[in-house]
Amino acid sequence: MNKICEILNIKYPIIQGGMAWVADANLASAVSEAGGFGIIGTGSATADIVREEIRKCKKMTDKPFGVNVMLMSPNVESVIEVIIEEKPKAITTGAGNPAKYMEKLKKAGIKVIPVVPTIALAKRMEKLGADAIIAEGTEAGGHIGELTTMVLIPQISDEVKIPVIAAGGIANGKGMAASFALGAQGVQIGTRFICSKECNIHENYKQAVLSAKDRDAIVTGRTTGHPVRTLKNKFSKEYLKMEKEGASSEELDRLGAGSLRLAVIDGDLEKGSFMAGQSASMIKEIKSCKEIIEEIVKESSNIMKEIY
Ligand code: TUI
Repeated sequence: MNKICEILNIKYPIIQGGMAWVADANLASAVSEAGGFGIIGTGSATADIVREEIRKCKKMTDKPFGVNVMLMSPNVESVIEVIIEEKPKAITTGAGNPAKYMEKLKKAGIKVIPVVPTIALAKRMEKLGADAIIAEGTEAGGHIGELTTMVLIPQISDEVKIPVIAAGGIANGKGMAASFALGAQGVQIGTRFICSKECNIHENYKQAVLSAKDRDAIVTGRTTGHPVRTLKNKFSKEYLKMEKEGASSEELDRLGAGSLRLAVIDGDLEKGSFMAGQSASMIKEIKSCKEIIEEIVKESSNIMKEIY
């Protein structure tokens, strides 16, 4: 049996990305109901909001689901406490090193699956007792590392014994089949689920992803040490211009503050930060999570059959 399916007790090794503001109980439960692993993205949300979403998700599905913890959140400590009380099947972590929470979470029986952008971090996470690792290439949306999925997955899967989940640039069966070929046992998919029927965000966000072309998912924030992949628009162009002109981190933070919310909730095409991965240009249609997952599984298994 597939190791990711075994660990998480799911049908298909497809993990939904923990997208802040985007991935709520509605999306997570739809992905889990369809046989994947739905994730509630907590971003910088308060512990009370996180508890509410977890409880909502429990009401919407009997299937296992998880929570993503964004480690740069000012609420990270209280969010971890809520997670330990509510006991989702697993957590994924992003934007930092979850070392100091690992023991507590494992004691509570919660699987820990860190998202990492480098080989060194993957090895460190294995030593600390991570149950699996999500290796995320720079093709991904949001906060990213430097290495591509193509070089990250084979190296990490050679270096660690725990199962590896590939992320970054995967939106269809081709990406899933490629991930298996590179040594992964599962995939994490974010951007594709933005364009799902069950994703409760402003319609402008979905349309921005659907109309994105190959070079439209650009990287801002390289000068601050927190690179973020987001779609090209007035906001991201202005951000890049300020970086070129030598703006300070404080000035850039001021420009960026609240911009993801403006995209997700208000659909503000000018001031919003429409975080998305390079796979955006492969996404053509809004479908249900069930249709998306079944299509990816079917396409990837056909590719793997055709090879030999
Ligand atoms: O975390 C993500 N993607 C995200 S988080 C996010 S919220 C945000 N919003 C605005 C600015 C910044 C963040 C949006 N997208 N992906 C997983 C990921 N983790 N990518 C990179 C990392 C990472 C980086 C450094 C993981 C560990 C790490 O460790 C450094 C250390 O402390 O050793």
